[in-house]
Amino acid sequence: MKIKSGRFKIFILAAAVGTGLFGAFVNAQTNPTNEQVIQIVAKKFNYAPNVIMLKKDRPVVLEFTTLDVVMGFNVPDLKIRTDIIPGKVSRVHLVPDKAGTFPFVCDIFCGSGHEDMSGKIIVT
Ligand SMILES: [Cu+2]
Repeated sequence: MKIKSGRFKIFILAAAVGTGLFGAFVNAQTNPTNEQVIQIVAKKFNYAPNVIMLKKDRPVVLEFTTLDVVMGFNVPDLKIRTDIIPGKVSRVHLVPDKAGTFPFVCDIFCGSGHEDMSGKIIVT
């Protein structure tokens, strides 16, 4: 379609820009950082999932809950840790800036299987 009218071109341009801005506004209202959300459930004596796959440079929020007692989540190589408390959601925001495999452990004594509470974050 060939557009002859200059005004019509400006109208189309304005509509396109407006739609784009509105879309960005709506997106910002619903998810300001466009983070990926990963939910992790702790339970004596494991995490589900215990392997967390992330993409390098993609913002992510890890949301933790526990089904029983207080747990910890500690990723020494990424300098991340949080407590996981019954009845609450603990959140860790991060943007992985390097690829690799990063082990995590529970660092709060939570019972006889505490030493087995571990997993890994894999960033690709
Ligand atoms: Cu533990």
